[in-house]
Amino acid sequence: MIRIARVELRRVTLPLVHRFRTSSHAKRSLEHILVRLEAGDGSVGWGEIASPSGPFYSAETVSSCWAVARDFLTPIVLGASWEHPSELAAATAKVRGNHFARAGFDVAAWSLWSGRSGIALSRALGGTLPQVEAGVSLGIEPTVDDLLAQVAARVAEGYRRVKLKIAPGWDVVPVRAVRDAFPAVPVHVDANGAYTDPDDPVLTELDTLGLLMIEQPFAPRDLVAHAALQARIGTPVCLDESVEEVADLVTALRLGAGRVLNIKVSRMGGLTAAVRAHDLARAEGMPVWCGGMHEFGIGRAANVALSSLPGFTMPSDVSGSDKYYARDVTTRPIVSTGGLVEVPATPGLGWEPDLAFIESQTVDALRLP
Ligand code: OSB
Ligand code: MG
Repeated sequence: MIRIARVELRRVTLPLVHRFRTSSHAKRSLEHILVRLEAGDGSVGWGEIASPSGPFYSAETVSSCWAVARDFLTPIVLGASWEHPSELAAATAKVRGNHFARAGFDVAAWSLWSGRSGIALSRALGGTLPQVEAGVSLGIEPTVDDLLAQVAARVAEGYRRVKLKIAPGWDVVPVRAVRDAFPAVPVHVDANGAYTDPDDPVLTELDTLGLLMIEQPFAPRDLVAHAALQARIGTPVCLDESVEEVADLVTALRLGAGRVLNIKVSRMGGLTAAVRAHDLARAEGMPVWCGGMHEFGIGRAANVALSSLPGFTMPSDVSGSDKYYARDVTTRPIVSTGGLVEVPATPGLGWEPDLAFIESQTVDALRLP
């Protein structure tokens, strides 16, 4: 039995090396919440709440995560006894929604449990791949030339796939420019729900560009629109925001709302649910990849572990730390070499928190008891 004796929450800020713009936000630095769980026997696990600052990707914000973590999740977790992380995930699932906040606790529980059991997190989750393929996600740039320069730099670094953010006014022209300049590079696009009409001629045109997939063209709840688009185009539709629960994936599969799934640890509420989504998608023959939320090293390590599961057959957004941060919160950065990230075989998360650096970047902290 593991009993959680101590919970620590920290709001930590890191400057971004390159501004990342989607249709709704552009940031120079990010603030995430690190969760440290300590068991009665002294074993420790870390997790990360990687919510964006504003409620534009999902309804959560850093401040809402902080409040929910402090007022509802910490009281559930503190003093809780469990034998497997899925039990703690079941307890915190009494809180509806708030997936990013719950994910931080779930990842901390998995880190603690795998470390204490002497096995690598990837192995604990059922991972089998020794290395995972990394792609990059590129935001909306000021000009097409800026975008082409970003693609050139990332392709030279060896990344296996390039994902381009699109929105009305920034779609066919930049995407065609990238396809023309880099015909051999696998490209996919992500709209973060910026379109409304399944018959939109822009989507018809994107369908002719040989893209790996079109990710989340419509609003999260509009699975019917995704199904209508998927029925008329050959390019696979990928779901991101639409799938927050395994039940959403069941609905999507029933409707034919997409042929690829982006599994995000944060969006699913943690590794426990992410593995379940992977298992269902795999049983249904649906390829998956791991999406990112600009995680710091702790959350990124969890993404690497998850991406080692056998259903992750497409490159994930597990770019090296240096794509985002000059210095990460782990003692070693996460490194992509030739578009591959090694999956650690050491017990637990596989990367250690850099405690002194974390302390220097902490803007608020809460320790209980
Ligand atoms: O839709 O994948 C998304 C970042 C913020 C909000 C939404 C998304 C993203 C990313 C980040 O694409 C990808 C990464 O972490 O590299
Ligand atoms: Mg997305």
